[in-house]
Amino acid sequence: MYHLLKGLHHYLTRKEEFSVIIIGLDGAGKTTLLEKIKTLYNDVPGLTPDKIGPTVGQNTGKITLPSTILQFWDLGGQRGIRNIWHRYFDDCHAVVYVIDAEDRERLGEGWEVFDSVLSAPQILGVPLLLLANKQDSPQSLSVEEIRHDYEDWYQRKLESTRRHARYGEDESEISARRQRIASLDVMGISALEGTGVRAAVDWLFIRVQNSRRDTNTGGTT
Ligand SMILES: Nc1nc2c(ncn2[C@@H]2O[C@H](COP(=O)(O)OP(=O)(O)OP(=O)(O)O)[C@@H](O)[C@H]2O)c(=O)[nH]1
Ligand SMILES: [Mg+2]
Repeated sequence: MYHLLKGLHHYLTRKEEFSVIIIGLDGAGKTTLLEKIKTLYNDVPGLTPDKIGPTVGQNTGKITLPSTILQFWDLGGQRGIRNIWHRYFDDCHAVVYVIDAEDRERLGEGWEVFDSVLSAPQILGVPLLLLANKQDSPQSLSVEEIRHDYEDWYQRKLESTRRHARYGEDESEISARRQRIASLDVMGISALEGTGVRAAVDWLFIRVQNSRRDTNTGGTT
């Protein structure tokens, strides 16, 4: 009887764990975000911004939500280490792509890298959230401006591909990509001040739960 009750208690209180990867260019604010999430959700606060340096490799952090544990993997964004990101794609349940909305000069580079993430087959059905960081800065582009900037960038890329392609590109792939862009969620945050961070974590919580349910019923997100 004891074992039965213990088993039932374990079943009722068990928490499912989901992995979330945080990627984006170096300097976008990924580690600042991870540490702010730890501060907001854990008893032990995360590092303050003055203690954070460029990430060479990865940082991790875990938070506990109702019936759910979110395990975050913050991956270094410098050019030479971006090629390790794909190793995390197979096992992740959600992807957060952080863009520095203040750094207009590097937006193109940010979209180039984002575009290669979008085309990775391992994460096609995985919830993807685009975060326009540094909203505390008056120079930052707003969420709407960031979305338009990406759409414009993608349109220009398509036109240039069409001009240079010898055999024409795969229209079904383009239409799949357009759908993903149209349904892309973009949220504004300030990792430094914490604005919007809880809303982003709520989004992740809901989306990993829903995509798990869809997987169980054989559907897709
Ligand atoms: N104004 C402002 N600055 C921020 C914000 N988030 C991060 N920063 C600053 O941006 C710089 C880079 O932040 P990091 O968190 O180290 O960036 P990262 O994306 O982890 O960079 P890598 O580890 O090199 O990939 C630091 O000086 C941060 O203080 C923000 O919300 N607002
Ligand atoms: Mg970092």
